[in-house]
Amino acid sequence: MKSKSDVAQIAREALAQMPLMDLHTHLFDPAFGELSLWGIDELLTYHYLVAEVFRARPDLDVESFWKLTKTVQADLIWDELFIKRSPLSEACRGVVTVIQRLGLDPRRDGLAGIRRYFAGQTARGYIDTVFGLANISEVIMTNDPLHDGERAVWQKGFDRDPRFRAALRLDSALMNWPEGAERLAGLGYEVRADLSGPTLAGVRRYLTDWVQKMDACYMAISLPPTFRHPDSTSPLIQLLTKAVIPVARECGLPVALMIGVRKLVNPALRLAGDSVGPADVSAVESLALEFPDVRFLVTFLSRENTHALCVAARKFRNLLPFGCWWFLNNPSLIREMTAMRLELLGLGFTPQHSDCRVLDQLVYKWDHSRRLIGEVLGDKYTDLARSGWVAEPGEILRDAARLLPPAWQKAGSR
Ligand code: HDL
Ligand code: ZN
Repeated sequence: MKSKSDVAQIAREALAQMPLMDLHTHLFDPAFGELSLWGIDELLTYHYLVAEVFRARPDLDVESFWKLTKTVQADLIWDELFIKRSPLSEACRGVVTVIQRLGLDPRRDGLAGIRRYFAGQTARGYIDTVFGLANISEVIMTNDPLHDGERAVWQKGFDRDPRFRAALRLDSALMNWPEGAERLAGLGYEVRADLSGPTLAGVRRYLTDWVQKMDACYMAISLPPTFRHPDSTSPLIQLLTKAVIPVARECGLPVALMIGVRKLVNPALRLAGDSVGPADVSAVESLALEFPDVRFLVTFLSRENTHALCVAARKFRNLLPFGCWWFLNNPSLIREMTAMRLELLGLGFTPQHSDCRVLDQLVYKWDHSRRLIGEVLGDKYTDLARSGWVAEPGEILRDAARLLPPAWQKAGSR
C-alpha cells in the first residue's frame, strides 16, 4: 500500500509520462503541405506573440509589420520579446521550452543557431521528433471543406497519417448565415438564404458528406458570447438544431461548442484581433435538455463561465467540459480551472487541449499542461489520502487515462 505522500508523486509522474490524444488543434497532416506550420519563424510569428510585440512597440505601424517577411517579423519579435525583455509571457516561455526540449540553448545558440537546426529538418521527420518529445499519440485537426486549399487535398485524396484525426469545423458554412450559403451552393448543395425548401436537407448532406470523407471525430463551431438557445429568430439555431444535431445523431458524433469569442475587435491585428466575452451557459443547458441523446463537448473562452459550465455538466451528463481554451491556457488559470472541475466533476471532463497552430507548440503546450494538471491532480489524491482513501498506483494511472485518454474512441466513453 502506498503512503499518503507517494500518491501526489505518482499522479505527477503519470501525467508526465502518459501518451495522450489532443482533442483540438489547428495542425495538419503533412499531406496538406504549406498548411502544416512548423519551425522557429512560425513559432515566433504565432498570433499570440504578434499581439505581444505590438504592445512592446506602440510606435510600430501595424500595416508595415504585415508587409515584412515572416523572417523579418520573427527577427523583430525575437529582439523585442526575448532579447530586450525576458520572455515571461506564456506564449514566449513556450518558445523557450520548445527550443530547450530540442536540445538547443536559446541564449547560447541565438536565433541564427536555432534557424540552422531547423534548416536541417524535414517536415515529416520533424513530425516524428515533435510527437516523440510531446508524447502525443494523436491530434484532432480543425478541418474546413470551404477552405479551397484544404478542400483540394481532401478531394485529391491522400494516405492519411494516423496521428492526425479530423474534426469538421462549421464556422465558415453556418456562422453569419447566409454568408456561407453561396459557397455551399458552389459545392453543389441546394441551399437558400432564407433556409426555405431544400436548404436544411442540403446542409445535412454537406455535413454528412464531409464527416464521412474526413472520418471526422466530431463537428465543431465557435460561437459569440451572444449565443442563445432557444432563439426562434436565429438562423444559426435552425441550422444547429435541424441540420448539425440530426447529423451528429445519425453519425454518432459529438458536437463541440466553443463559446465566447468576439471576432476581430481589432481587425488590424488579423488572427490576433479576436477578443473574449462572458456568455450565457444556460444556452448549452437548454441544448443538452432538448437533445439528451447527443453529446456536446463544450468550452467557454471567458474565465467567468468556467464554474457555471461545471454546474451545467453536473445537471446534464451529455455535456463534457473540455480544455483551458486560448486566453485561458495559462498556468494560473489551468490550475484554477482543473481544481474546480475535479472538485465538481471528478473525472468527468477533459482537462486540456493544446489548440496548437504550429506543430512545435505540441512540445510546450503539453509540457506546461502536463506539469500543471499533474500538480493539481496530485494535490487531490493527497486530499483523498488525508480523508482516508490512499489510491493505488494502478488506480491513479487508470484515472489519469480517463481524464486524458490516448485515443479518440476512448475519449468518447467517459
Ligand atoms: O476558434 C478557434 O478554434 C480558436 O482556437 C482560434 O483558432 C484562435 O485563433 C486560436 O488559435 N486560439 O488559440
Ligand atoms: Zn482553436
